[in-house]
Amino acid sequence: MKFSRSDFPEGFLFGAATSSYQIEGHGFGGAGRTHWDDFAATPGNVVRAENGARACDHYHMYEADFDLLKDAGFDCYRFSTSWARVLPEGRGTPNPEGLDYYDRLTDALLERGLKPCATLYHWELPSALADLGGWRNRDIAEWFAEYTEVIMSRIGDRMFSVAPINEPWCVAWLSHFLGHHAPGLRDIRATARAMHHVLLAHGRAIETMRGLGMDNLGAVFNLEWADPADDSDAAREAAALYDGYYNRFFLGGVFKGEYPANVMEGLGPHMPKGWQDDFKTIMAPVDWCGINYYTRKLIAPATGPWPAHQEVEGPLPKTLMGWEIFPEGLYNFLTRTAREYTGDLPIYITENGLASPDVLKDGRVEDPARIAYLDAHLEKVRQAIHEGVPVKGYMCWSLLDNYEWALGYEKRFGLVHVDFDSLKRTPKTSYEALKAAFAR
Ligand code: PNW
Repeated sequence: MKFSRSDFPEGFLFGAATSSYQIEGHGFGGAGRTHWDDFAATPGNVVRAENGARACDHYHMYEADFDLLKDAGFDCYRFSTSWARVLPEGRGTPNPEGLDYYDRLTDALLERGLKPCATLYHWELPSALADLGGWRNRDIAEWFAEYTEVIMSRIGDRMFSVAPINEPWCVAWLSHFLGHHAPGLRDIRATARAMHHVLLAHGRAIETMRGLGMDNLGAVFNLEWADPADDSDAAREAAALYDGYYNRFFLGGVFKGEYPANVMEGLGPHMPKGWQDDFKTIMAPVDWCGINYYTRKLIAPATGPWPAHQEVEGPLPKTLMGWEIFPEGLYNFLTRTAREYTGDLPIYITENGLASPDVLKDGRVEDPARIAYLDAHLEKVRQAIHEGVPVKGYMCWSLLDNYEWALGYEKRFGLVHVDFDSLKRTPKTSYEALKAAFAR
């Protein structure tokens, strides 16, 4: 890597991120069924119909995985708790085994000097709640508050930081409009409801955790830079609309108590009744802003039902996901978010990384593309810090190769290679490079 610790401010935190469904293994230990188990079981939704039933078996191997974090020299670890492991039916009676598990996991991090950074929802909704309409049902804000209370009453005293929801855009659009993620809907009305309810649930969880006396609470957004495909007014407008419903809707809700006008032109008729009255909850003050950043899109206009647009293939090198590598986008978001939304509030990059063609050969995995990607993005982080943006930490997605949702186990994002037959972990060269940089 091109950097060393001294290139970043004192106290800057380096971490790695994961999520429960993608690594733990599910459907045992008293956990309830989730809508991802249901979604994956329906042919055509997921590559080879793979699911998270075993994944990395992190549930049984977390101690060894945390040794890897510690040995590399990471400061913090971003993980998520599984709603259905804590409350198998989504509400009501908690699962003592699930609570014990997150209790042990927390202590295992602390024993190694790693700061626990929790996310309460990284996408595996309990099936019992999906059956009641899931994110389309306004009651989800109260169900989520109940879950927050149960899990954080147990581990909240030892968290370094907590964010309620991972990536509101994915929860709403990827899952209810594009149909790529559970529950696999393609419905603008469902999407509008999910967009608003996910922010309402975020606010209720923040209020609940404040009630428990907790601090260092944040919100995590996945931001995707949108450039117009050409310099026509129509392309500029299409890119601004994409930016509006992808990025500004969620940032605007939490930090300004408003939704962008260009988005509401099309979304207005589909919004749930009384949405204007919810901003007091949605804006419950947070202590930091998390940004997950991967790529940008080139956007051109198109005809069709709102919000019709086309994604045009860009000229830049792409990752295995087909995502253009565009580190400037991270710089753009860091500076723009601070300037327009968050001011002096600490910003963390809570995910950044790529899928690359990593092959295990003679016990080694060479992933030079990952080293280059991380270097290029960390360079932009330093530039933003230099210009005064209060970036306080950076977390790689991901510690381990894991279940990449609709793409199954095919796409590898880990710093550590996982053989999904033997479950053997092999640190890649990117892991070694980070370890060396952290020690310098
Ligand atoms: C993030 N998109 O998801 C998630 O937080 C992770 O769980 C996931 O493994 C990682 O990025 C890599 O994909 C996203 O289609 C998934 O724009 C898809 C999109 C964005 C983020």
